[in-house]
Amino acid sequence: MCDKLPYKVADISLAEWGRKAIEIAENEMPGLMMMRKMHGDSKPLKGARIAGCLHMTLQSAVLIETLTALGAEVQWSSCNIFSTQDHAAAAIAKSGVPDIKGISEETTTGVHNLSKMHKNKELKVPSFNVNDSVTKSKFDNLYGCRESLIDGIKRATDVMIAGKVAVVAGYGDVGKGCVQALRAFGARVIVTEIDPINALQAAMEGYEVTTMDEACKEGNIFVTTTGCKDVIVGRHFEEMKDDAIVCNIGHFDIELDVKWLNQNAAKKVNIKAQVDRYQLKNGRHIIILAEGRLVNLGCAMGHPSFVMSNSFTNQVLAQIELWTNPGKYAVGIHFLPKKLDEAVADAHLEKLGVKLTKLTADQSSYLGVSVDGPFKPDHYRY
Ligand code: NAD
Ligand code: 9W1
Repeated sequence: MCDKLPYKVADISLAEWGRKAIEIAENEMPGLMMMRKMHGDSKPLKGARIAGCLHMTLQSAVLIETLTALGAEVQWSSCNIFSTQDHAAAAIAKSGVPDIKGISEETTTGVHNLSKMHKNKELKVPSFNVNDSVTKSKFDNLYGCRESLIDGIKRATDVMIAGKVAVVAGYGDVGKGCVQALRAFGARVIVTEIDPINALQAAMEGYEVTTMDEACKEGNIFVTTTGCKDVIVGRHFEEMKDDAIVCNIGHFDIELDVKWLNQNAAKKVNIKAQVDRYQLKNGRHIIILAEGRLVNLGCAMGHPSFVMSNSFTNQVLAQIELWTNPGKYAVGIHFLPKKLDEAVADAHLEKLGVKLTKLTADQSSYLGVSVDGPFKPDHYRY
């Protein structure tokens, strides 16, 4: 029956170290631990076989053991920086095995692929878009990057941030987090934007907003967060100050034109892993982090456990919803109900010592919402 290895890992002797680290991660993942406490006895996932495909990190380990504690039988496959998970999820979904009750998808790209499949009538099962839960996206984009941007820059360069001019391209959730972290360290921050609403938000926070063609001459540290291509290109590098540090925390490797540097620089010196110093023909230097890929993954450790706890508690609730309510959700892609998004947030409050105010019956009827939510309408923007 078992014709494959129960596991395939690089070095099983690391298990003891891993176990100690998982224990610390557990204490930083209160949402998942709350799920174990609430559902550990009733085991709502009993009988469910869950195939996960996500980075095999300490945080994923806590997720796996939570799903197991809730009764599920879990199989996991890792995925690398090139993100193979989307093909895998798609392949499993497309195979249309009768056995599959549903899918919960973590990533933007994965949700995009599921939508394409659904359009082509290839999706056979109900699916949950976990990516667009508020408690997933705010943590992944805003709070996660706010923690790990500076970590990546500092591990790579040890540069002093106070007093420097930092240029952040894009003022969406990732951009807002990066800008806030850089300012907190004492940098003077300049923002670039294409969207008038985001540009106005940056201006209202007191940031100079201008174009990259202008800002490239001013900056000491450049960070792209746009999800867009060709944000910093050759003509910008040529105008930069000596030893400008340039990195990307937005989309994969398309935001910086590192190819231009490789083709046009007079010299390229590798300083250490993930840090390259180019000398341009004008004599000035540019320091590129993580080869233009995501600096918080290449030069730091990705998101902290607490961030992943929010994402992964959405995953657990989505799996319970799919498994315990067969037939409730049509084939297609569903958002997690607002109430469950609130439940994820709620599961993280106690650990933070947050005391929540309860509506009185009178207040709730005045507002026209139930005393235990959902409190905000589906389209509410946080
Ligand atoms: P978002 O849409 O909220 O923000 C992107 C902003 O960039 C928008 O305001 C947009 O108007 C602006 N923009 C687009 N093109 C631009 C250009 N050419 N110049 C200047 N501004 C431009 O998206 P987000 O949630 O902030 O995510 C941004 C990117 O970061 C996405 O690609 C996302 O996948 C990625 N991301 C990375 C991590 C990570 O850990 N590194 C985590 C979450 C998201
Ligand atoms: N995900 N546990 C790199 C991570 C690649 C990665 C990627 C994370 C986590 C953004 C998820 C040290 C962990 C994962 C560590 C690492 C992601 C892509 C996590 C941050 C997102 C494309 N996207 N993430 N921890 N690799 O931190 O699962 O480098």
